[in-house]
Amino acid sequence: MTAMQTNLFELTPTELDSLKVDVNLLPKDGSVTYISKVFEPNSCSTLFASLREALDWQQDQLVMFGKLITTKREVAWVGDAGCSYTYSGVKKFPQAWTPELLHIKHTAEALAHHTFNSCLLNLYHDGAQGMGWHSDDEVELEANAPIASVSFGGERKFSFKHKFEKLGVSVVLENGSVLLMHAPTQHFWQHSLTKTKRIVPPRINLTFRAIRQEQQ
Ligand SMILES: O=C(O)CCC(=O)C(=O)O
Ligand SMILES: [Mn+2]
Repeated sequence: MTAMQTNLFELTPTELDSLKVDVNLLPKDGSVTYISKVFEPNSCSTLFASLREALDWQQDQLVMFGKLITTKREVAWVGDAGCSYTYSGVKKFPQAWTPELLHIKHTAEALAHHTFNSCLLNLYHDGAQGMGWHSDDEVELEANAPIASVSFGGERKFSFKHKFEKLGVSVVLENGSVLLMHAPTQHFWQHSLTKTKRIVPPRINLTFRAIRQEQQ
């Protein structure tokens, strides 16, 4: 057993399920479940440090108003071989899974009752870094698969707004929490990570995704 493993990693799928409160945060057109304290504070700190250290983090690039913007937020794309995706016209190839990431993935899979083959990680250094309104609806994603979002570090406000109606919902994503977004959430709702002027510690968010693999 390594220092990385904690009691929580040893919970069975049934025990993990018992952490789940089956309350849908959305009023309609999708299903979002929030589970706090899936990872206990000590293992959150260890995992945060090891993810920061072990992965190859890159500043994200995206096209905004026709211009190529380099964000201060850093990203890492991890997955099975064959799980590449195209983002702002750039094809990205995945980094390999680390043992810590596989532990986190197995926990996310047990909670979501679905397997994942890739993970997008975002590192927000402070409250001035966030993510604008979007849906996780890339063509590469397996239709109707859930997305599991795991958070480590400073807690941040995460909001949903309906694409066609005046409806909105927010939730604070705490250290060690998991947010599950089930179909058809991405079809009807956008989400964003709100910037804040408050002093907040750095945060790493992991979104586990099921990508349709390329034919080898
Ligand atoms: O940082 C977050 O909580 C959200 C990240 C996100 O929406 C994404 O990676 O698509
Ligand atoms: Mn997203």
